[in-house]
Amino acid sequence: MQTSIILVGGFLGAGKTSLLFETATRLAREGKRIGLITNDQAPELVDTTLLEHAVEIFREVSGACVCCNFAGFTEAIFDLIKNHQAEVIIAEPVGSCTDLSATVLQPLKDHFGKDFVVAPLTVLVDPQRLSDILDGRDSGLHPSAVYIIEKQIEEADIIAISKADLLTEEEIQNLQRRAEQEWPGSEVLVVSSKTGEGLDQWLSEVVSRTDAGKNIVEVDYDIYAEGEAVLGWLNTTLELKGDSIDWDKFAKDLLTRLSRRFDEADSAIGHVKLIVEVGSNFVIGNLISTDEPPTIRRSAGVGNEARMTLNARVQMAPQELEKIAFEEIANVCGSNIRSEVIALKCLSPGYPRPTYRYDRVVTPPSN
Ligand SMILES: Nc1nc2c(ncn2[C@@H]2O[C@H](COP(=O)(O)OP(=O)(O)OP(=O)(O)O)[C@@H](O)[C@H]2O)c(=O)[nH]1
Ligand SMILES: [Mg+2]
Repeated sequence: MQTSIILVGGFLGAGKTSLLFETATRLAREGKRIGLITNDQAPELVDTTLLEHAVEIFREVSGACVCCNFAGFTEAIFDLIKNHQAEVIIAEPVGSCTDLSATVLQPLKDHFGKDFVVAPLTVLVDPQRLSDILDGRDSGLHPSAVYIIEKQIEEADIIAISKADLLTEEEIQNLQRRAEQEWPGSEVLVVSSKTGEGLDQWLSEVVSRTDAGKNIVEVDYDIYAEGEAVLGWLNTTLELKGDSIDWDKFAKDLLTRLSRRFDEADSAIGHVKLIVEVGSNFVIGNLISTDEPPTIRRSAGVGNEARMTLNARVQMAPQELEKIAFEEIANVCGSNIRSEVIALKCLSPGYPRPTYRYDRVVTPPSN
């Protein structure tokens, strides 16, 4: 049987990594060989660190998005198939990426349609953001960032409304109906990685359907580039040392402080996430808005040494983001915790220049 390549797109914080984690865990339990691919503008990813706790077959494509580093992406796919016998591969492109149907799905089908099956493009959408888009609100984001979200949804084969557990049955049905009316060329599903709702249906659809990349949309690359460039992007990893430190509290305090600072600066958050690891234990924290408190999951417990990776995508200049992040790390560490920076990248994404861009829908050889 041919390997399926499943792309799960969607804006920052939409729930992509959570879906990958939950799906990978389920498939691995069934004895399936599942490979995951993460992707970012820079290395040192919270998502990679987290997902490596879920599966063994894994590749990170960093330094550019998969559309601009198509060769890196396909090399990762072939490594997982040939060297690790992956039967299903799920890839998470960068959350600020769009135009994936034209720049990734069509060239994959055209060049490698005989080697693997390209699954329909799934785009996850946070219900609050979806509701804002449908009502013409901007969620505090720059208009060009909102444009990216709109394009992501428009090109989806499957729009998956995420985090269904946060809404009532009636609210979710209403949102689903409105999305179906707005984007009649896409199927609209509802999922929750937290409860597992809708995951089996989503998975059976993506591995059985072969109509991948039905929708190629017009994208104004100047607006797309601006939407990415308004975001500061920080990836850093630190070694932390102290005596009997409560690392879960550390993670929560840091995210709470960062949220306050971004709120004071009136800067919308794309996604701020961190993972603190103590041996095989870890705590993960996420912040997707200054209006909501950070979420903290799992536990790193109490200990003397930890390793923290912090990824922040915030609507502000990267220099300002770096300054705020390290001021708050210093504040939370105080005199009790010594910190050493192991890796640091701070940037704003460059102009997207995809390796390929197709303006026609490719029919794969298996059709
Ligand atoms: N309640 C609830 N929260 C969820 C669900 N899925 C994801 N989240 C939360 O949403 C936040 C973002 O989730 P991620 O999976 O990291 O989102 P992402 O799309 O991978 O984000 P980026 O990699 O930054 O683009 C985290 O706080 C998750 O815990 C869900 O099904 N229910
Ligand atoms: Mg992610």
